[in-house]
Amino acid sequence: MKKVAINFLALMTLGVISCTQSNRPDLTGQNLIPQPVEITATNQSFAIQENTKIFVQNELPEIQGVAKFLSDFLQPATGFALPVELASAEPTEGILFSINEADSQLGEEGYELNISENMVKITAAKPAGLFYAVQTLRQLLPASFESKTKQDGKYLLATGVIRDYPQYAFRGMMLDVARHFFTVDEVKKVIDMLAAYKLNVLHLHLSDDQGWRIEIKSWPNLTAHGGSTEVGGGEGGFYTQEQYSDIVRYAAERFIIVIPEIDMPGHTNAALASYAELNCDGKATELYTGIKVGFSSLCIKKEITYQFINDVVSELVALTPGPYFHIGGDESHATPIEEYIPFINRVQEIVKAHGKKVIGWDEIAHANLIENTFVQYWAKADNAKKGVEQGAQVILSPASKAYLDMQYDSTSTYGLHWAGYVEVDSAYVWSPETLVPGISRENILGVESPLWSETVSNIDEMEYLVFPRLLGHAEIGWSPVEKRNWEDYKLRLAAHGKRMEAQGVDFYRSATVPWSGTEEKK
Ligand code: TNX
Repeated sequence: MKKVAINFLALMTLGVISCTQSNRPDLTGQNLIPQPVEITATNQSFAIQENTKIFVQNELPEIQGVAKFLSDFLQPATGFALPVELASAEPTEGILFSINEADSQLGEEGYELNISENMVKITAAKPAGLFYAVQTLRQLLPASFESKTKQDGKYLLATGVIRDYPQYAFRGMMLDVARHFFTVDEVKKVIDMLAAYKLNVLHLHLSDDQGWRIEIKSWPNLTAHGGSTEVGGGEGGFYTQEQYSDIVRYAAERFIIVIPEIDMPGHTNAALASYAELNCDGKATELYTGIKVGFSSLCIKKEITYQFINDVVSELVALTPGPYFHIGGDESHATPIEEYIPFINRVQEIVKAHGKKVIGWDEIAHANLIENTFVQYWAKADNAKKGVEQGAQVILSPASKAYLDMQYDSTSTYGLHWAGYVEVDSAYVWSPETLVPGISRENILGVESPLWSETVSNIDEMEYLVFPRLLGHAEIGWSPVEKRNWEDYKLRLAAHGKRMEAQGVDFYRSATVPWSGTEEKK
């Protein structure tokens, strides 16, 4: 009895404290993901009003674009069409975007968001930083702002200063559009979510045994035949070069680069079915709609194979402004190792000749890596270490933590579990710098979360696997390790449930997260 009374008293006290706090705007209590490096609260508020102006300090299109992004975001919820103007002198009211290259701590992507009662001042050394400040600002507003419908009440931001910059320069997600095809609009929805959580890489897995998804004008049957189906026998699909460019442009406007992957020499059945001459026996294979891996290989000995690769790389590179080209290289069980090594060596040279840096899955570390080749660790730590010993940096996508296609638990409807079950807490609780002994911070380019699509055939199913785990990965790539812990993160994530609902994102309501006020589903 006594114990109950004390607990009751403790609860009452807590209640009083949190009530007092919620009456005073507190910039430190805003459930931001990823968690910023530094937040100082000054406990007042800034009101976004009909006459608020958004200023830019110069007319660089990238800066104007970011300011416009903010204005567009605010419009549906507030009903205000806030104008973007060039600031003549330093304004004392409104929202100001400015570049300060001298603030070198902010680097390529950092920002300072300084909110006072009359002014929101956003500073960065580079435009990407301004964009990330806007993503933070978005999370300072109610989740309902994401629903793009008019919201009543005052539109208040808590005052104070946030200084913030990422730990890793490469923070990505991979989408497998080969096993199941996803449309341009679906890819754009994914891009919107990457941007909201400060990710800057979209890796598209454009070819595999079950489908070839990008138009190559010099080899038209790749898509005409090789793009005509998918896992389960559906109708598949592909991006025309124009559609691919549209994705690249949409991503670039959100400071995201696209990395195209053409997986080789294995995972190539769709190409082998489309062109008989790519097979050693000169016979085209049948299209494949199952989910086995490791049975196909380009013909390593034939010269036409390298002409084919050169044509594909050359057309794709012309459409891809980002610095990387992904050559796959995984699970080439149908390629003898003595053929695999010279193949990877040669393909690296082809990509280099087209001015791009190579990325390959960790198996490529068996070959002789050239300068600027990156190894993507997914399965074998020994391969990743081999890569590092050759001087390569690694991208971390450890399957048992970062694979978005792993099931959450044994009751998950979608996903696989060859690397184990990956609950939302387990996906969050790891650190790049301590994951593989012998691979330290300077060896790591960044983190990427792959979504393989064998088991998901539409965007709702895809989102169920991606969200909310991707948010945790975004924080791992961005926030300092000392700012991260599960107990705190799970509360912030719980608040993002409403945000994702308002965004129309179909996430998994994990029992490890104390969701509050989100619709109970699944
Ligand atoms: C392994 S990860 C693969 C993919 C599969 C995935 C399924 C990697 C480089 N290869 O081909 O889709 O497992 O989880």
